Amino acid sequence: MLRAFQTDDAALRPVAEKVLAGTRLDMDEGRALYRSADVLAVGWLANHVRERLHGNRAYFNVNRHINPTNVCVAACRLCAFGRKKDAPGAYTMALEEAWQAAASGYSEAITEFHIVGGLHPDLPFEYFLDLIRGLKQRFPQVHLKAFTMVEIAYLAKRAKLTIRQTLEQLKAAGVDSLPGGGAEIFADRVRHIICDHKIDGDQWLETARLAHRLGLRSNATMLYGHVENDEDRLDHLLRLRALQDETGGFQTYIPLAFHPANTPLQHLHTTTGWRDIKEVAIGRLLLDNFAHVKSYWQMVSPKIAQIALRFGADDIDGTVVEEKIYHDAGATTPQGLRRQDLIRLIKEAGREPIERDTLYRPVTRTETSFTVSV
Ligand code: V47
Repeated sequence: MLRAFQTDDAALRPVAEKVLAGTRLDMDEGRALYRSADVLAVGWLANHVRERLHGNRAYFNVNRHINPTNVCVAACRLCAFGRKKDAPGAYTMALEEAWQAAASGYSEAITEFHIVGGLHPDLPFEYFLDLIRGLKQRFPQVHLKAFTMVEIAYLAKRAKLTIRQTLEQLKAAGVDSLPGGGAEIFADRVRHIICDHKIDGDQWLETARLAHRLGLRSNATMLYGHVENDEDRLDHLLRLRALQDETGGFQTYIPLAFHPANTPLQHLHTTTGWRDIKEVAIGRLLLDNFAHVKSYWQMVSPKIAQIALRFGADDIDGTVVEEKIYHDAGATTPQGLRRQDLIRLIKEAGREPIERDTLYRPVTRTETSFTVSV
């Protein structure tokens, strides 16, 4: 097998031996991956792991994003979405509006609502509980993947509850799992520059730990392509891996490409295709205890997400329908894709498209109905 692996980068050979033997990579081997210019060799190794785990399968889902408010107290320099309460463009959906947003574009039989928003200084915790209860009542079969660790910590502070109590109440109201946002880069040096007022890396990890202990699965993200360096990314990935060893509660790792337009960091460059592909591959190689690695097509474009299916990714996310966070930051991707567009992207890459629900159970559809295998 090692003979099929080719590289002119001598530093990758010992890494390849470990990957092919199924042995965990350490920090130094992570450094070798980041330093290597041989993206094909790094990608070959990541693809090897991806195929060992998932064969030819590539996952997508039929989902809809709902962003109930863009009002946010945090003022993160990485963000173009958040607004102060009275600023032009600030919005907060009434509960009826949010439920209506969920219902619009429902024709493709959505299996997941992905719900995230700003840190609103006035909305009471009851608003979020009612939002979730109302969605569960109206769409009982839809999985509610709602609120990042950052939102959870803020809701807890405002409601004067512990993180655990907050998570328990949201779970009782109908939250089924948590998305992976808000992780950014855990290193304090970077956080002070890009998202100074957010919870720190340890608090993000502790909130995820508590969620997992309560039986709520979550995803994990890493925002790259701004002021971070290789060491910061390695530190981030290894801290995620350590928590996953402890809880096993993460489902999917999603590297997110920074979009600088309309943010206070707009002087920075956008990421390149080389960097986007390499981040997927390195995530797949270092996070040996994560079942899935997603190349989120909205972030990196459908074209890059498709290629990533041969560089470590086994998932390209879903239909989304209406995306706001990256489009406010200048993304030129479509707001949503249709189910058949996702299938075409996957098939053309020579992979077998598997529609999944949020928990990666296959969804079978007929002309008029769909079922989830349990
Ligand atoms: O946490 C904000 C990022 C995240 C910008 O769990 C930006 O399945 C780039 O986490 N440029 C939210 N990124 C999105 C997110 C997510 C998306 C899709 C699927 C899942 C999942 C999670 O978006 C934020 C932040 O890291 N973000 N602003 C920006 N200007």
